[in-house]
Amino acid sequence: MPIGREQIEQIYEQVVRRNPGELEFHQAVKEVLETLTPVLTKYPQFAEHKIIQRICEPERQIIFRVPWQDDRGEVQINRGFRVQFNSVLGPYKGGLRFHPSVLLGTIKFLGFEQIFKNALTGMPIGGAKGGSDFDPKGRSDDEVMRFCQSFMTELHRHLGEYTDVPAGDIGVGAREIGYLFGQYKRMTNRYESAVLTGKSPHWGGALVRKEATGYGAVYFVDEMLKTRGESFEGKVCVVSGSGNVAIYTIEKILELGGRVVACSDSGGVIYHERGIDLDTVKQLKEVERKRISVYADLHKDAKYIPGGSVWDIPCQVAMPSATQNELDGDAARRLVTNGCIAVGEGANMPTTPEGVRIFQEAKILYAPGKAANAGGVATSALEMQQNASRDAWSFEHTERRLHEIMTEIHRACYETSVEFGSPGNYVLGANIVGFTRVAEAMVAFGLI
Ligand code: NDP
Ligand code: 2IT
Repeated sequence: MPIGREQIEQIYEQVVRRNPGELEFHQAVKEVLETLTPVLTKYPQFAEHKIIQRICEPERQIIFRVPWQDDRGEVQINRGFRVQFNSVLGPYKGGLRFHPSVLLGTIKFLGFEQIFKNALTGMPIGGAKGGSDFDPKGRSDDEVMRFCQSFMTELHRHLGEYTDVPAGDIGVGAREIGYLFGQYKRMTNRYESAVLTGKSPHWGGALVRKEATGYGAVYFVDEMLKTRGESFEGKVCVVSGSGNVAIYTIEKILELGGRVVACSDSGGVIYHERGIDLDTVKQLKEVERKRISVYADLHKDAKYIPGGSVWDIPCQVAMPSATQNELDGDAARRLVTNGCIAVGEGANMPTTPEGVRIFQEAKILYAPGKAANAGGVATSALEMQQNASRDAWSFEHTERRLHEIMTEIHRACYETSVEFGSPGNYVLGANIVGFTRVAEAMVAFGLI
């Protein structure tokens, strides 16, 4: 018996009841479930095997205490998480987020999204996410190292190149991955390169992994623009955030001939009409770990807007690259009114459901994160591939693979949107492609 909208609603209600207060997780589940009715009509076996109900329940959730000592000798206690959501397509794979706002529900929403994103890449990786409410801001390297060592002392027993392979996310970059890898190696007495990705290229990291999420998101938007005979050439763009994803989004937009006039951090917005100077942003954020406000001290013609919103700045292409729910209905309306024609999500779930509805009603090009930002995890899978064969590919070769993967994800999402009667609806396309790949494997594996 195929199941209809009403039963999907009941499954969603059950998810809400079983996961009280986890609003971001509810939001991510709802967005996926809303698009699945036609899939269940086409593949009745998915309902019979209760695939949706099973997919919404993580295979395993690990929550642990992370005690460590700060530089003054004071004891600090954080909470660590790893949600191993789904492993039918490969070992659990997904980043670690270190940010004071992290709760179990945050990690669950990210892990849930990761299942479908990873399936979209076509690479053999399952879905997971982890992290901690640890705040690396203002902490010394030594403090970050002690925190990472304590975090890994517990987490190592749940990881392995065939089991679970974390990487970075907000607050976790090459520095943190280095400390985590060092502690894993020490605890296990194994140089197991493929247990973490996002490593430095000097010891097993893939070239292009650092750039991959931003580059990939721009490639995806470029593919969308092509469907309307457009390109980045000469387009005015705004990018939110100024972290890893934002920086390499800006870099690729510039390479493709666009002009980025604004970026931000949690303190405020930099507006630089003649174009953001990327070297300054890299120096401030990657080297000095400073606030973006300092940019305006270095470029007198740039303006710093404390507490401002990048979405107030008129643009043709918007690339949210900071965090979840950073672009709400009002911001979406402003973007549309100001002439924005394309939105590509470098971040995970940055647009609220109302914002998404506004973009879709305005018929502008809109790429959901699980498709647009899949280049990061796809390149992580390329890193695992290189580690497994003890090889190291050139920058050019790896970037070409990334480009091919993003083009293929776009093609699959677009063609699926056409097949299911909603041409250009990338939300529907991405959810259906990702879900179907996971669901088919789940049916094939029996009741596990
Ligand atoms: P970074 O830590 O490098 O940068 C995060 C940026 O977003 C910073 O500018 C930060 O400002 C801002 N930001 C973070 N949290 C908030 C918040 N609560 N409110 C306002 N601003 C905030 O992280 P990434 O660039 O790696 O990640 C950015 C987004 O991309 C996230 O949604 C992540 O899940 C997603 N993503 C990342 C991938 C990766 O490979 N790294 C892959 C796919 C998706 P501040 O410094 O002031 O906090
Ligand atoms: O959200 C994401 O896809 C990531 N943070 C990257 C995950 C990974 O394993 O590279």
